[in-house]
Amino acid sequence: MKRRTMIGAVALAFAMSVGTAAVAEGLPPLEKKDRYKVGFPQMESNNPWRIAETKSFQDTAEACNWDLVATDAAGSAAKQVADVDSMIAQGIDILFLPPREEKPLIPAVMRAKAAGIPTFLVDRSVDPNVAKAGEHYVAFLGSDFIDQGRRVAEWTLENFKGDKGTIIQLEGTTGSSPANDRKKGFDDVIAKHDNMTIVASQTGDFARDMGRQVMETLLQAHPDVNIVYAHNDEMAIGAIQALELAGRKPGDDVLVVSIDGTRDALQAIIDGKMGVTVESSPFFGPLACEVMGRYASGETIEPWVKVEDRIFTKENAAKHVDEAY
Ligand code: GYE
Repeated sequence: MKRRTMIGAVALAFAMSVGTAAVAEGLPPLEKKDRYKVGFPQMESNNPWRIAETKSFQDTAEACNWDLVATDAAGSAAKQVADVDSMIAQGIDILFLPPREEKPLIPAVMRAKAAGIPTFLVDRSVDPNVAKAGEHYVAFLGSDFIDQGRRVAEWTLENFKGDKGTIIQLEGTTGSSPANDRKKGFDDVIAKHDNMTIVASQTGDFARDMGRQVMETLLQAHPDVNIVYAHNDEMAIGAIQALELAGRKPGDDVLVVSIDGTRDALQAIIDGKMGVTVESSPFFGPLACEVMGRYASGETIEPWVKVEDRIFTKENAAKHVDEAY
C-alpha cells in the first residue's frame, strides 16, 4: 500500500516536472520523419493570389514529402477555425495557417499548440498582443505590410503629376493584418504632405467585385478623386472598371496604385491604366518546406521569416507579366 503511494507520488512529481519543462520550452517540437501530414487551411479562393498560394503548397507537397490536407474556408473566419480543429483531430504533424483576420483565429493557434502541433503563420499574422511568435506559434512567414504601404505612398508622391492629390483608399479585409498595416504605412507617409488628402477609406474585402462596387459609390461622393490606393490588385482592377464605367480615364486623370503583382495588374500597368504595384508574393510552398526542415533539425526559427518584395512599374511590368499569376 505504502509502496504504491510512493510510486504514485514519484510518478506525479515526474509528470509535473515534464509538464513544466514542456511549458518552459514553449513550442512543440517537430519530429524528423520520412513523410509529414501538413495542414493548410486556406481562407478563401476568390482571387488569383489565393489560388496561386494554394497551388504553391500543392506543388511543393511531393518534393517535400507532404501529405497535404488543404481546406477552403470560403471567406469565413469561423469556418477557418473549424477547419483547423478538424485538422488537429486528423492528427496533422504541422500547421501552416494563413489567418484571415487578426483576432478570430487566435483560439485556433492556441489549440494547435495545446495539441502539440507546431504552427507557422503564413502570409497574414494574428494580434501580436495576444499570440506571440516563439511562444504560441513558431514564426510568421511573410511580407512587411507597413513597408509595402509606405513604398506605394512614396512612389505616388514621386510620380503624381497634379498639384493636389485627392485620394480614395480601398482597404482590405477588416481586421486582417495586411489591411491594418498597409493602411498604416501609407497613411503615415501621406500625412506628412499638405497637398495630399485621403477623402475616403473603405473596405473592399480584398475582392475585385466589392472593390468595384465600393468605388462606384465613393466616386459619386468624391468625383474630384485623382488617386486611388487599393490594398490589393484585385480591388484596383475593380476600381479601374468603376472609373471607366463613370467615363474616367485611369492612368490619365486618375492614378491607380496597389499591392500584389498579379497578371491582371501587370497587364494594367502595361496598358497604362495603373501606375505601380508593390509585390506581395503568394509562393509560400518552397519557403514553408525549407523553414520546416530547419525546425525539424532543432534550429530555433527567427520569429519573422521576412519575404522581400519587388516593385512593378512600366519599367519592368512587361518583363514579368508572363511569370505572373
Ligand atoms: O495581398 C491579397 C490576399 O494576405 C498578403 O491577401 C495577403 C493578401 C494579398 O487576399 O491579395
